Amino acid sequence: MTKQLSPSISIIVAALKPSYGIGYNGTLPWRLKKEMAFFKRVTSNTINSNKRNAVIMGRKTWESIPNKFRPLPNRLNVIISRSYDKTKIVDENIIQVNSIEESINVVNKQDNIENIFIIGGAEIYNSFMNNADVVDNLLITEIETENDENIEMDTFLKFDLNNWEKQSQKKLKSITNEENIEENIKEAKFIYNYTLWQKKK
Ligand code: NDP
Ligand code: 14Q
Repeated sequence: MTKQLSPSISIIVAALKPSYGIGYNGTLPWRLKKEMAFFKRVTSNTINSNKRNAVIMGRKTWESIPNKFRPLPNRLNVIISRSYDKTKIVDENIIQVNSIEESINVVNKQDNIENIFIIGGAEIYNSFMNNADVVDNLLITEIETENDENIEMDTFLKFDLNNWEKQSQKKLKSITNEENIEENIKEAKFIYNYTLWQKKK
């Protein structure tokens, strides 16, 4: 068989504006059911039913996912830690690597991967953004609070979005394979929107 093109690489993250806070105490600063469902659908769905997606994450994010939910099902889970001495295929769903570069190389060696999603946390996002030429899409769930409520956070994105531009809802739908994208979703004291960013040409 002929070799396929490399999978596209997307960062997916939920962040509270304007600080772009994403974490607190090794976990998420909120519990947003619909956001979690969106994350699950977008990172799991493939157009080609013979393929699956890969999710790449830092060791701390891996440990933050409750045991019974990891590895994230129906996806190849790639975990990055400096303490792994070499790439290790743990089983068909889990691969351990010790660098950002190797995380991409190891996925590109696999057959039948449709998309790559970088799922966190802050250190991993920031490294991929400094290696920006590899990232095709930013899927940012932009969260706001009703009355600028004080939300405890200790982990923040340092994204410079200057060279990126927000894309249309139409493009967001086509990239995510979602037929409808709900807007201004309200859950608890939060209001949020799904957004797609791509590099300025
Ligand atoms: P990360 O998940 O980014 O993991 C950091 C670890 O990854 C490091 O300690 C190291 O592991 C490994 N690592 C990072 N960079 C490299 C590299 N270049 N080469 C090799 N290994 C590397 O942790 P953060 O603390 O930055 O973020 C976690 C926080 O983010 C949590 O609060 C989590 O809940 C939140 N989060 C929020 C999301 C959201 O969408 N709101 C999404 C995902 C996470 P080691 O120490 O083992 O060497
Ligand atoms: C779902 C949160 C999220 N949203 C977006 N838009 N992008 C992301 N990268 C993430 C994320 C993440 C990592 C993460 C997943 C952290 C976590 O910390 C406690 C838990 C999960 C998680 C929890 C689940 O319960 C049921 O299925 C789950 C899937 C992931």
